[in-house]
Amino acid sequence: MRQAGGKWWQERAVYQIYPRSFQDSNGDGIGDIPGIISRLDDIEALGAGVIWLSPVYPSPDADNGYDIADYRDIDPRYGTLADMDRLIAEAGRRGIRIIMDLVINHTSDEHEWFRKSRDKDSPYRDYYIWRPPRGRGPRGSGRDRPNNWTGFFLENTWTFDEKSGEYYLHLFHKKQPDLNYRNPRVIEEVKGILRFWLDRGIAGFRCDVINVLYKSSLADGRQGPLPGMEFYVCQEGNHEILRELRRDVLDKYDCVTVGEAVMVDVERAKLLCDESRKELDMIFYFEHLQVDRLVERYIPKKFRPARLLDVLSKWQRGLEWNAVYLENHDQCRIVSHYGGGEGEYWEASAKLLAALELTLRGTPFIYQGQEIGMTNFDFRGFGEVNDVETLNWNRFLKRFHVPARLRWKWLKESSRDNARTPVQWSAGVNTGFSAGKPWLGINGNYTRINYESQRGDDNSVLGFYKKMIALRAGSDVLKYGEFRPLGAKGSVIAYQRVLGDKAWTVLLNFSPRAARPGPLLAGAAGGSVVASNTGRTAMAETLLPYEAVVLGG
Ligand code: ISL
Ligand code: CA
Repeated sequence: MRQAGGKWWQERAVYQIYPRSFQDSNGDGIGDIPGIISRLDDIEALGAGVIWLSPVYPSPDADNGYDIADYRDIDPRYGTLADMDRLIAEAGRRGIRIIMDLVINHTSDEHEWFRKSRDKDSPYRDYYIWRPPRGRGPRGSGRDRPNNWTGFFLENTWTFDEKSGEYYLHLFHKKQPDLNYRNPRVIEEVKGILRFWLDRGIAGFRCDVINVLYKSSLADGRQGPLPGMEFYVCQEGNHEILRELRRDVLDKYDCVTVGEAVMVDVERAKLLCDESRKELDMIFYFEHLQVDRLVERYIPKKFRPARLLDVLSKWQRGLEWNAVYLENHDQCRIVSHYGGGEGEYWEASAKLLAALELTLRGTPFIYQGQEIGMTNFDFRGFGEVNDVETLNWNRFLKRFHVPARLRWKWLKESSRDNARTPVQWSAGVNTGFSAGKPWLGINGNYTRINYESQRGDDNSVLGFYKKMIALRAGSDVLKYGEFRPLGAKGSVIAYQRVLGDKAWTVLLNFSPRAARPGPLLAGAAGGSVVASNTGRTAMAETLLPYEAVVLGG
């Protein structure tokens, strides 16, 4: 277990920006890099020491930028390379480092490599995974495609290319062809991309679906939930690639890598991010955001705080270091998910969730808008939804005759668009996000929930995030203390952070009703109130609705 005096990326909090929804500077309704630069003072005031920038590369937007057509340029809608250099410099002046989103499992089908690879004789053919039809059924049918794999967007994973008469593999959208990591030239190309951005002064990468790169077989899959996953999730070849990138490039820079690891348990995750493995520094897992879901992020079931504590404990104690997050551009808004939503306890529960995130062990990642308690969108139907994954799920459930009302009930809770509505800066026109028509609907509650109304208020959600980020930054107990679960009692969960002879106790009441932590308090004997979302200065026998208390000293 790493002790105090850790690495810069353990000391700092990270702020994730989804650029198209952050701040528009030229009135085209799409956020951009000059817009981000105009908001750096707010990010600095929050106390973030790193910005994770979701993709800003040229992209046809089949998957909102996660389909990259050129890894060494900036999409004109976001700005230019000069704007990017200015962002790096301006952030640097404020002591903020930038990490970029590295999406290398697949490119866009409009990338030059893919366009060239459609020619069977091209040296780029082998950059991707092409296979002839199996010829056991009509074109495009399951019996004709090279195997039976199902993709992450619930589509099949092979698309037929008339020009070369073969299928190509894509685990995601058909406009996101998978790169072939059995080809050493592909790995060399990735090393070039890493060096290009590291030499420009960025400080690392968030690595998209980084544990599915190497396909050890293309045989028909037998294992669920996605047939074929047994041949591409966490294959040994994938680990070898990560070690090679680390050895040949990353270790030569003062940089950090955080990998998004799909479908991993703790044991598999350790093989990706334990320090001795020399692969990734941290990984994002998903399980803690799915304790109230039946299938991945979908189909809600009852939320049990005790279950959340069990899952958090498993990961907090299982990994040497965690990437701690409650929101990102793929997840719904946490105050609507585990908190009180927009209701009476919106503020208390948004602060409770801040207390959870900033008292767990690991690097905290805060997603744009989370710091002011933005909620899930108020869309009324699929016509307002942009996200390809949500729309594919709707088509998939329709095939099973799930009624429209139920489809909307389930999917609106988990749609990735919940995180992608424009950041609510003010109660003004288009919530201060854009002078033009925003690319996605603005949540109607922007007049009540926005930066301007919270910026100067220490008692606001924003004020509490600032307090908790600063508390963590100043406390080795919160940064490096061992995580020890104390247990759960009804709606209350309790845990400690222990470093040397110091033990801080965190008590969280995930309920709109007051609760008595009872025996959970025993472990906190003698601690004074270090932080509270209700202004409490001394511990009592009862926790208020959605109350969070940190006892320490
Ligand atoms: O969360 C998910 C599975 O539980 C999926 O929504 C998500 O697609 C998956 O985690 C991979 O996400 C990453 O790669 C995708 C892109 O759509 C996501 O935005 C990105 O975070 C393909 O690049
Ligand atoms: Ca713009």
